[in-house]
Amino acid sequence: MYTGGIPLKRLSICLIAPKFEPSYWGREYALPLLPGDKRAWTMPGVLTLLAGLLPATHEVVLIDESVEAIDFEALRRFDVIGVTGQIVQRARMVEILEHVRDLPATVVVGGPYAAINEKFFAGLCDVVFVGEADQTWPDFIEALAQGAPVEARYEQKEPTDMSTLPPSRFELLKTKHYVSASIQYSRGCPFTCEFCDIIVIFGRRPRVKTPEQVVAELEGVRQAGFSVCVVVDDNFIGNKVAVKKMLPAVIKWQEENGYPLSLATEATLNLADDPELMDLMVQANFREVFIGIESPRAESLKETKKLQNIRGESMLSKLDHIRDAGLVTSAGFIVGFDNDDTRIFQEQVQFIEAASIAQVSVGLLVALPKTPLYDRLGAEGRLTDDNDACNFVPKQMSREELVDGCADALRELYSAEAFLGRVVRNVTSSEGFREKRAAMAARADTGGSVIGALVSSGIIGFRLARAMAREGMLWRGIQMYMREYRKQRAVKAMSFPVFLYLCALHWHHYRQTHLYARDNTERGMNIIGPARVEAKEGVAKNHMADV
Ligand code: B12
Ligand code: SF4
Repeated sequence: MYTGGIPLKRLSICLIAPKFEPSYWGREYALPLLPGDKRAWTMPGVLTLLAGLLPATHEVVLIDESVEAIDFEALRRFDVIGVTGQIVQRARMVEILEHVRDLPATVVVGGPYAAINEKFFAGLCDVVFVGEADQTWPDFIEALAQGAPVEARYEQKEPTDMSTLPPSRFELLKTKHYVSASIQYSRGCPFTCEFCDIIVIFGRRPRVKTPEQVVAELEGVRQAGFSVCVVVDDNFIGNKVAVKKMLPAVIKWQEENGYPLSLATEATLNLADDPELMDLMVQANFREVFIGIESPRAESLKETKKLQNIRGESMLSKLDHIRDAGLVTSAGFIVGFDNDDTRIFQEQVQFIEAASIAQVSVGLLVALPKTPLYDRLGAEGRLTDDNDACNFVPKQMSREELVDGCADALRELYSAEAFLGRVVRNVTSSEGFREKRAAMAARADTGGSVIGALVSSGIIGFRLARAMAREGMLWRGIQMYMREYRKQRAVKAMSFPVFLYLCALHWHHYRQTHLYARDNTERGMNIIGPARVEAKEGVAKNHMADV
């Protein structure tokens, strides 16, 4: 923060989050079916935080390309242009950086990909921020504003003390275009998964915000008009003692305000061992938790050091405990471990069906730079840069078998019958879940009217029919969904409006995995993206070879 006596120049700063390719996470094909004008599922919390870290004297403009196109001409007026991005966004980051590098602005880059592969951005920007930047970013802006010299590379010496972070500036984003807000409570994770870069970037000692900070952020989210918020932690329960102390403040805030926010987060499977923690989460209005299960195969979990998933009870029992507590589980799975052979795909499908987890992301193992996996595969001579989907040589199958096996598994998992069947089993098979959900529904002041729900359903139904017609499958689609509706009506699992909403979600996964499967294998389904980026002047050419 600025403390000196020299007058600061007022800087105009533009921060850009590049668009994502369609993926499981983005639910891009469901968005246009929802009422309103939704263009992205989750808000890019990094932009609102980076804005919040700066003194109000500066002008900050945020552009989320998932929501609005970038007008490159209009960027001429800015003193600083910052671009963030994770690995899947890197090709688009390069395109944006090439567009802006001849503008008068100082061009800076940061984010999860710069944290693990800074040399990728050599020649593409003036300044790179490696890893956390909560101190270095405002210091850099202060230096620029004073006309003092700045560095070409910043890396914080100390991890950020989360309790010092300012509130995010949600008001700078076009909030009406998002389904869900995001806040971050903690950074870091105590576990040791071999493929994970979180512990490389953020460390193994989880650092947390204070209860007061969390409540203030939730209040900001509520005031920005959201009813859903994701706590985008790597592992929300990384420090169980701290989270148990924090949750009562959220519970009090929710009670006092009529439960305005439904919450979701990511956590590890050992959540199931802690009934007290699950109960606190449900009281705080957490509805959904994403869990990295990765594999039903114990050998693969051992290999990747995801030991928390094989300790104690079976994974299926643990998932039952989480469901019984009232939480819906979504989950991530990985194929391509050394212990995986071609039977793994069916094992994954069977496990997911048995666990009745409706929304699952199944992806290929990726060797991210700086991770122990990357070092091991490098030492074994198994890293490659010649394949769009897979950046290493698998042990027990070819890369084609791996990519195709994954695509087939996804197709099976996202037929309407399979997806809606898992949803129905999830909501009907647990007495505990039903009771908890009834209590949650009774306490929430949704403010919604029957007419409002009918109008929303009408919009979803109409837009879904239109989307199916565009794909030339209106009649087939109606039959597909009506067949499932009759099944769920027989067990009275859900109302018609809820069913229609689930159809919209399913349509996304169906389109992604069935109608455009080949295309998606090349783009969004895996996290590698195009193996090479053809840069105009060759600067970024072959940068993908670094991964
Ligand atoms: C929320 C989230 C998402 C959201 C993003 C929503 C959005 N609109 O941004 C969604 C759900 C879409 C998502 C999807 C995926 N994600 Co994600 N996601 C996260 C998560 C949990 C939090 C991101 C966040 O908001 N962090 C909070 C901000 C404040 O932290 P930060 O981004 O690190 O920013 C700090 C610094 O990096 C720096 N900084 C960042 N940008 C910039 C820019 C400038 C100019 C400056 C100066 C500084 C700076 O300053 C910040 C403050 O210190 C992270 C994990 C994590 N801890 O970051 C994973 C993470 C980013 N995701 C990851 C992955 C792999 C994915 C998927 C590919 C998963 C998959 N297997 O499918 C998909 C992408 C799917 C696709 N579309 O193809 C990886 C990225 C790996 C990498 N190093 O690039 C991460 C790190 C988690 C992990 N290791 O698995 N994700
Ligand atoms: S549990 Fe998740 S965040 Fe923690 S080390 Fe493993 S993959 Fe990374």
